[in-house]
Formats: sequence, C-alpha cells, structure tokens
Amino acid sequence: MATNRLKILKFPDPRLRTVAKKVTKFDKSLENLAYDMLDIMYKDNGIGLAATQVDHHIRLIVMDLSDERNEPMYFVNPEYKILDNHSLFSFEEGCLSVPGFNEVISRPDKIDLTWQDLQGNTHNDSPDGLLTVCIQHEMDHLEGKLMVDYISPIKRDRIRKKLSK
Ligand code: GNR
Ligand code: NI
Repeated sequence: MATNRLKILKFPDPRLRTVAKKVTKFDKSLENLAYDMLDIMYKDNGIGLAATQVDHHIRLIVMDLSDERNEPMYFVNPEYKILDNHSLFSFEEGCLSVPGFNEVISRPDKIDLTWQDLQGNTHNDSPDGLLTVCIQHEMDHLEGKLMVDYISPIKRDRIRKKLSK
C-alpha cells in the first residue's frame, strides 16, 4: 500500500470551511482516498471522517460504528431529508478536527438518506441511532460547518484560543 500522507485539519484552519464538490468520477483514486481516510480514522479512533477534514474537498465520507472496527461504510454524494415526524436527539459529540472538546448537540433523529457507494451505485435508507447523528455531523463537514458552530460564540472563542496555541 502507498504511504498514507493524509493529515487531519484542526479548527480553526480555514480550509475546514470549504464547501465540498460532488463526486463525478468513480475511479481507483476515489477508492484509494476512501481507504486512506479509513486508515487514519481508525488510527485516531474516530467513528467517521469527511474528506474535507483531510483537505480533499469532495463529497466523500467514511464511517465505522462497529465495536470491532471491521464494518467500514462509504458514503459518496450523500443527501438527506429530515422527516416530518422527527424528534430531537441529544448526543455528546466529539470531532477529530476539534480535539479534546466534546459538546452535547441536538439533531433531528429521523432522516431519509440517499447516497452512492464507491462504484457509483445509489442507495437509500432511513437510518436511526448513532448513524443518524454521525452522518449529519459528517455532512456538516462537507458544507464547511463544524460542531463548534452549534455552541455559544464565547465558548467557541475559548476553544479557538486553546487550539491555536
Ligand atoms: O469520532 C467521532 N466521534 C463522534 C461522536 C459523536 C458524534 C460524531 C462523531 S464523529 C467523530 C469523528 C469526526 O470528527 N468526524 O467528522
Ligand atoms: Ni468531525
């Protein structure tokens, strides 16, 4: 395997604010990027990673929610609709781009999700539980949005100062 040169960008790096572009080519380089992302995600004990976080601004997300860390999932060009009958689900989130800071964030708990796999095949599902939380967290990254945008500006500034050191 080629050397994995990916590095995870840390808040307040302005590159984390980039809006990712749609994937149009389902080739070997997309697959390789996904595998390298998975690699670094496992190394840093994350459960999900968006391409934005490794300075690749395309709509690609990898995830593994299993305890054994052997059930990788790939989401290309994901889109979701919040369902009418949703409630808010509060969950303590962490982010590899905001290391050391956990925040409880409330998100809709029922979504309808459409995405493509690494081969370009389209899938649709209405996930629940952690997957619903995680995919919204990752899709925020693709829009240049971060966990810290949900908390108070004062708290966000304190985190910015600590991570800028
Ligand atoms: O590893 C991660 N854990 C996590 C916990 C709760 C909600 C979301 C996440 S995603 C995060 C990895 C990360 O930063 N992905 O963007
Ligand atoms: Ni994150």
